[in-house]
Amino acid sequence: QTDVLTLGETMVLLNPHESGPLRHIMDFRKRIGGAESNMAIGLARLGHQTAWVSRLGADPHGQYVRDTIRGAGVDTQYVAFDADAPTGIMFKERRELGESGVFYYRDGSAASRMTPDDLPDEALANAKYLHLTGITPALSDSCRKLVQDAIHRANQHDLTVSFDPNLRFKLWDPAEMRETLLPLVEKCDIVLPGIEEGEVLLDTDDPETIAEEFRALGATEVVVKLGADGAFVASDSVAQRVESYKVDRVIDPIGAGDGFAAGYLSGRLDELSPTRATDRAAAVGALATTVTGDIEGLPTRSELAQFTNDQTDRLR
Ligand code: KDG
Repeated sequence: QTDVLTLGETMVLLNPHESGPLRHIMDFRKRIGGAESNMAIGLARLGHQTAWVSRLGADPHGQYVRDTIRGAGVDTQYVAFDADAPTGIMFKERRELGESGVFYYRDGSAASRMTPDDLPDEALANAKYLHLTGITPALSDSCRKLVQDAIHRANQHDLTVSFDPNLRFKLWDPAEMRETLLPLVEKCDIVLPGIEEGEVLLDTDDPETIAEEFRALGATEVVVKLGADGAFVASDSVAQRVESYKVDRVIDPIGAGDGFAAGYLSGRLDELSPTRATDRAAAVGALATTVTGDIEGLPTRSELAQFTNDQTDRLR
């Protein structure tokens, strides 16, 4: 039995040794980067059963990505290797001044060639939740079909479907995002947008209105991420703000949203209320920002307990 099934593209991530403009950076650490696998690894660290579906290049990078995810305790039995397309690669740029960013080398990647056939019915039939992000439908037409079909089949199998918009402006433009993602949200149960994503998709920067509008579209639980200001959670029984957790120093915010999703789904799997699950999400998201990689900061149960106990005074 799988608690959470997810699918998406994961790339080799080249993470700069130092911060500064990428053109001057000579040394990198090799890691993996992929929103959905980050989320699956976060859940696995917390003791949940997760499976990640994808396609990788039949190349050393694909092997490395698969081995890393499998080594973190995620079921990779549904991962395929494509002999005709490469594994994607991305570079992170960390800037002390100005915005940090990413550079992608993923056009035509193996993952971008996924189709609905990459997701076997058997994988869905054995799972409780399906988690998707707005990155996959931006990769190609066949990936868009995969996401639409996955949601449709997950609904037939009675899975709870969670969705993180994860808008990537380097992959598509806002009009296309709205046109593609809003109809998907109608068929999802849980939606986890960042405040800026709500603004792009719904044209309002009020967290309460964003939550209401996603719920009016069909989602039952919406958690709007507000960064250092915490999160706003809305369900049939609650509409409230939850405080953020403080960390000494934010090293890299990339990956925080994936940790947040892992914390939220972990809480709901443990039958915490949406508010308590949001609190766990905020804690895991905060810990993810304390390291340069996307997954190294994701906590085990005992690390999470230690971190949250240290900050009980901040709780209501
Ligand atoms: O959420 C972090 C991820 O965005 C990053 O590691 C890579 O999945 C990724 C993407 O497509 O941007």
